[in-house]
Amino acid sequence: MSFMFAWRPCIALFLAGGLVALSLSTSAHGATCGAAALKPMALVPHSHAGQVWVPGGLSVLGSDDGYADEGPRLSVQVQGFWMDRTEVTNGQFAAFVRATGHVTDAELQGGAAIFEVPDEETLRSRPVAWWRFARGANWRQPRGPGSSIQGHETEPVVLVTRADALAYARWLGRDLPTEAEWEHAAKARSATRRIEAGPRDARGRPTANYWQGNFPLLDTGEDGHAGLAAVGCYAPNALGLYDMIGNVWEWTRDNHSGARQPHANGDVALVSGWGQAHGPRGDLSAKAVIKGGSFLCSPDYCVRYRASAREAQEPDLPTAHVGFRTVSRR
Ligand SMILES: [Ca+2]
Repeated sequence: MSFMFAWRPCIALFLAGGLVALSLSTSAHGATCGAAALKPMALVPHSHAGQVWVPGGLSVLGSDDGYADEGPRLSVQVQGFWMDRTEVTNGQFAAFVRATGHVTDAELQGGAAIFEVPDEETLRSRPVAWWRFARGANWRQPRGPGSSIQGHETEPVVLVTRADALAYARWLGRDLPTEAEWEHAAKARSATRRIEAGPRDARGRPTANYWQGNFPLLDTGEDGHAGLAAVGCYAPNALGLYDMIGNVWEWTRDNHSGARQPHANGDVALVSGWGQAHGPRGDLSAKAVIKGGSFLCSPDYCVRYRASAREAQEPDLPTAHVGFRTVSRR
């Protein structure tokens, strides 16, 4: 277990994480948040409950417009598969725990990494000052002892490791997506997005839950959510998949390989950073790929709210901005 993470530089990058859930009942666009979530009682092992079919085909992975670790572009053949329409919710994960007695890694480790807005003095005092190890934090009490998921049942479960996510998937006879499957589904045959100020529609309105404002000090919540959102608050992609971009990063089953690049030296015109390198160090082969970005990704820090973007995450590190969804290949 790698839990001496607290101030390790590597924590910086992937932990572009998340303030306490501030879930609104409706999105900025008026859609009913959480309505797309499958009811926990409808979860049936070895079924496709809550999933949509992702047709196979030739898929162009990566981007030449984003961070260096996203290129070069690569054409791969992806077989069709079923994928969860939404990120796995607290309510669904609770059903899994009730059925199996599963104890998460955060519970075994005694805590997890949570995001808090630092004051400016704290921000200057240490790297990634917006993350701290919170004793007692786990999926049941994601903001530490005294907090709860009551009223947040349709928000994505967080503070789960890749092993926790895999255990949930196995319970249903499913798996976690490969990086190629995840990206193929997120792109839905659309052209690769260029790196830009954020996911917005033609009228300039945010189309995903990410960070607007000065990271990590001020999240203006222009997109309707300062913190986690219930699943399905924003329009789905062409395949009917919600929140592939933003809200929470999502585990893949793949380990990371290839070149790496920290957030703060991407497109300097867009990513001003805080004058420090944010990126993983050491042996990347021990890290997992996460995809999609989170509510903590911001134009001035982490422009990774795009399907091509990827991040390296310690698979046994439970954090407040990483969740998952499952796939079925039969
Ligand atoms: Ca937001």
